[in-house]
Amino acid sequence: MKKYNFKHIYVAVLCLFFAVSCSEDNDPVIGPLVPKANEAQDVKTTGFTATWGRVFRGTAYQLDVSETSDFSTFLDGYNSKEITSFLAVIEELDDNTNYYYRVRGIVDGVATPNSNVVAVKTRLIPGDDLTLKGEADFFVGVAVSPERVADPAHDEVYQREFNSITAENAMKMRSIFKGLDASGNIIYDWTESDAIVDYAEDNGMNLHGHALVWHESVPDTLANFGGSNAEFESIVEDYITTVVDRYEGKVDSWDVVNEAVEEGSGGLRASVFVQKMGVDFATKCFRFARNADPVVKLFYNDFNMTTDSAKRNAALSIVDDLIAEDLIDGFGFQMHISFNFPSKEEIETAAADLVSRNLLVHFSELDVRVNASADITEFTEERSLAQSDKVRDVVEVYDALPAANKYALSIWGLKDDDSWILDRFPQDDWPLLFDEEFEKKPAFSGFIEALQN
Ligand code: 9MR
Repeated sequence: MKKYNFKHIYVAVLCLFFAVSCSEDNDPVIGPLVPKANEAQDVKTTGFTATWGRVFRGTAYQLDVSETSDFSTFLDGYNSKEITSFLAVIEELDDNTNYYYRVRGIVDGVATPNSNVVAVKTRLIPGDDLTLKGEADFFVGVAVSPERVADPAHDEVYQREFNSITAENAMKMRSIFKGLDASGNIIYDWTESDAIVDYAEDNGMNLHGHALVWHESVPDTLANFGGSNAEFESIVEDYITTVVDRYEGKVDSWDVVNEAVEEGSGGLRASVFVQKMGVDFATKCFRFARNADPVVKLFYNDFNMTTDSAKRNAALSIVDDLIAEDLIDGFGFQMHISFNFPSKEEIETAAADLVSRNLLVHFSELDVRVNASADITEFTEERSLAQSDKVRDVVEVYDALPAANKYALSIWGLKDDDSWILDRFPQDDWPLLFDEEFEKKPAFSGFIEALQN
């Protein structure tokens, strides 16, 4: 008979120690002594995939699934359900419901202790009783056009889901400012902007005005201006004063200056406004607006605010000057984002910069691209669910802001085929909360789910 000496015992103890110490990270050779249950995958409205890691010398697994975290009851068929792989697709569940699972490994015919417990909530199938505005304690907005507010199908959903609107284009300078007459006075066209203002008024909706000054909406007369800088500035003052004054008491808030900061560099954009009015053009524009209507809320609005911190800091430095003169009420983060960025933490961090300044926070212009890299040709379920997750992140961050900082979360269009993204980029995309048939997408559910947690 073979004798075991001290050296054998030492090696055995070492092996055991190694096996135990590897239990956390699923070493492919030794492996842990208790399986680790991993986060659920493919979470849908009526099912999910439970996953776990292999256990050392495990030949099979026992899976428990319950609606209660203490496993006092089990889902039919999921009390020690034996499975030989590392996942189980669980179906025919209720929507919007919490489930819990844990596993044990079978080693030499004996079950290991329980793994950790994983919680998972199935996604929501929104009924007609759940609306965006009904679930939120802030304004939920949508970008509209005069044509769409006049379309009964759009109108029905606007009224059902939203309590705030923004003119996608109708209140921009190029839509209103049609040139100068022979005496040098601005020729105004109020047709489109009035249609939006009337719609908000008729339906008791909050109206966010967009945008008084934007380098991409400059009337030809100003883009090619031949007069003096003082004349240019006085035309801009006249324009801002006239527009703000006309809609006093009807427009609740204005984007006074839109996108003043250049990408990446953190410097001011070399717009015609900077060239003619100087680097403090934003302050001047806010002053004109404040003088015209001391009550209306004034916002600065820009994009990439959550991903480009150099740009955000440059915008914040403009805003700090405005705060010093009490000329600004809020800041709009345009949320033209993608299913895979920015992260929830990035959004939180960026929003905290506004909260610490006591500004109203507007998450303006939300759309979530799913095909920015042009890697899909149809809207896959996987992308749709990832988009829903991202919408949920955005809304959760917004909802968690202090009540005093919440203003509105506005979506940049109603249904996928309304979106500017389809005009701007060659590939297909599906960036909004409703599909082409006005049906609610999982992205819609993500919005509601965020408000229910
Ligand atoms: O969605 C708008 C699109 O219909 C217009 O053609 C474009 C130019 O006026 O502006 C789009 O909206 C922009 C918004 O006014 C400011 N932030 C970026 C938006 C998307 O380009």
